[in-house]
This record gives sequence, structure tokens and C-alpha cells, in this order.
Amino acid sequence: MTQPDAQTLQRVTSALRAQRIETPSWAYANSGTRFKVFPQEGVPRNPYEKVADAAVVHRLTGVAPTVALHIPWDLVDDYADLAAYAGDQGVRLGAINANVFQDNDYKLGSVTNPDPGVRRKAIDHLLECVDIMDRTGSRDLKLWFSDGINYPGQDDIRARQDRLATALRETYDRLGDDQRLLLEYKLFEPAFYATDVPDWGTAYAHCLELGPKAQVVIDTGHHAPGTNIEFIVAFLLRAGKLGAFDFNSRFYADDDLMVGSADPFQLFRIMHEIVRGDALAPEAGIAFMLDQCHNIEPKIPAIIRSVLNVQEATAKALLVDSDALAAAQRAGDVLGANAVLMDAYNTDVRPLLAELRTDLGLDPDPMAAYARSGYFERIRAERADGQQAGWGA
Ligand code: RM4
Ligand code: MN
Repeated sequence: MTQPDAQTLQRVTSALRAQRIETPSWAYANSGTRFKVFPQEGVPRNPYEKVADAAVVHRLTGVAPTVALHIPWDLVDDYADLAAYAGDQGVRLGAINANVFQDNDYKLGSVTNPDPGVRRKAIDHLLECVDIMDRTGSRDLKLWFSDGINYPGQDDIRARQDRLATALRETYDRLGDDQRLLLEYKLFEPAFYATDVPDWGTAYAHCLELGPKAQVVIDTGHHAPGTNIEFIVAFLLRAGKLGAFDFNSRFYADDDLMVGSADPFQLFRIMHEIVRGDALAPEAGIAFMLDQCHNIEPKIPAIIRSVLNVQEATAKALLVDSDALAAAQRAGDVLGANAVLMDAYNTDVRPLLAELRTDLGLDPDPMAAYARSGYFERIRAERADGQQAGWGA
């Protein structure tokens, strides 16, 4: 491939400067598998310390200015105070994630539970999350439901769809003008026979019925093996119904590993559709979020690495010669069109990104800068006592 010309470089770097990636508060806390949570040193003990860690990631990468919260994991007395603290640290509070999957009452489901009392409790939590959004200034309410059934006949599939629609409607109607409901889908787990929101089609249909403030979230880990995720991206973007990504990587199921680690080519293909759909700039309204857990690797460096992986895939997608691609496609030049894409994918964009960071006044190597910063040594000492934050708190 020929080196990108000055005009291309200018276009690519200005798009990369504007890119925004949101990090998840829970990725900074302890997490694990069903088998074991391995605690790490220096892990935050409360939402303030999670925000402080997120601010470090932003200071070093320059592209991660918001941090998503998960309620009740990030319950605080005063959300305005947490938002002010975030501001002091140079970041903002991002999406509010509801949690209706960790209470004994939800054994048979939350908003689709056959018991109307449990459904009421679940909906009240969703409404409480919108109250929190009002105080944090968050735009997005992200909903993932663990609801579903394990055995044929356990509950009525169709009635559960009705209950879901009712809950979503009440929540949607509570949203302010500038707020959105983002509906996430997941093929299976923890329900194994029938999940109530198993796929993008189901999420899309509910969002369509709700109205313009409802959009679909694509969590990259929530598909069957081999699913063409970039097709879903293209389809939802075209329909104006793509709201956000939960980025992560999977080798098997919902592994929540670092984005771009299992299949960087898939991430490139996804970002290519984003660029193709003119959806990269923050004004396009797509939230690019990470939804990851760092169970055995150090958390802050893993999150920095993840942000860099998204940037690298984006840079490659921006390098696709769209004129040459369109020409090859028009001419029916199958191999030529594929070569245009592969040329971009095979470009080493690390020097370009290092230069961009230098221009932004950042260290060209955020991983090395973090290692040198002494931040880990500091939090290890400062956070030696007390209860570390995790999935339950
Ligand atoms: C779910 C889903 C949600 C996330 C939780 C922790 O599988 O991906 O987005 O909030 O996990
Ligand atoms: Mn997710």
C-alpha cells in the first residue's frame, strides 16, 4: 500500500482527535468468573475511586472522557457530588446501567417475572435510574435483562414479551427530552432455553415500537459464534436505531475480555461500517463504550490497552480508500475491492497514533506512561485497607 497522502492523514487524524470511548466503572473493580474472584491490589473501594481511575485512563489516552456507572454497584448518597468530583478529575459521568439481575426476587425474571409485584419492583428500579440520570447529567439509560426461562413450558414466552413491552414503555415515558433508552440483547445466559431479549431483531422491534429515544446496544460478546456483527451495525445504522456499543472480546461465550484481543479484524470490520455510515463523530450519537472485566490482568493497563485497540481499529477503518473501494465494487472487481479493505487493515497505524498523541501533548506510549507514573504504587498503598469494590457492591 502506498503511504497515505497529506490530505488523507489530515482527515484521519482529525476524526481520531474527535473520537470518544467510554470506560465502565465495573472494569476498575474486582471481578471474576463463576468459579472465583481474584482480588487485586489497589482496587477502588467506592465509586469515587473508580472515577479517579477512569480519569487516569483519560489523562493518558486523551479519548476516554466519560465513565459509565452501574446501579446499585455505584450507589452514592449524592450523585451531583459524584458528578462534581468527576468534573474535578477531568471526566464526566456517562451512561447509567440498570441492574435487575442480582436480587433474590429476580429468580424467575425481573420485568418479565410472572409476579406483578416483582415486575413493579424492577420497573421502579429502572425509573430510579432515570432519576439518577437527571442528577448526573447522563444521556443514556442502558438496559440489559437477564430475563428468560430455562425449561420449555416454564412460562409463557408471548406473555413475557407483553410484560417486557409494558416495562419498557413506562420507562421510556419517564425519559427527558435529551435522554435515551438503550436496549441490549444477549443470546443466552443466565437463561438457557429462551432469553426474553436474545437478539438484535427483538431489541430493534421493541425500540421501534417505543419511539425515537429508544435505540439498540450491540455488546460484541453477546452473539453466537460466527455472527456477522458488522452486518448488524450496517443494518441498525441505516435504520437510525444503533445507539451504542458495549465493546469486549470473546473466544467462547460472553468472555468480557479486552476488545480487539480475540479478533482485531472483526473490530476493524465493525469500525469500517461505522466510518461508512458516518457515525464516528460524537454528534452522530453512537456511544462507544467498553463493557469488560479484567479478572487476571491488571485493570487500569488493560483498560488503556482496550482504548488503544479501539483507536487502532478506527484508524485502519479511516484509512480505507472509499473511492477506490466504491469503484471496485461498481466494477464488480471482487478481488480488487477486498484488497482495498485488506490494505487498510494491514497498515501499521501505531506510528500515526503516537504522533497524534504527541500533537495532543500526551505521551506517545500510554502503556509505558502509566507504568512510569507511579499511580499503581500510590493506589496500592492508599487503598490497602477497607472493602474493595466488586460485583456485589
Ligand atoms: C451483562 C451485560 C451488561 C452488563 C453486565 C455486567 O452481560 O453485558 O451490559 O452491565 O453484564
Ligand atoms: Mn454489555
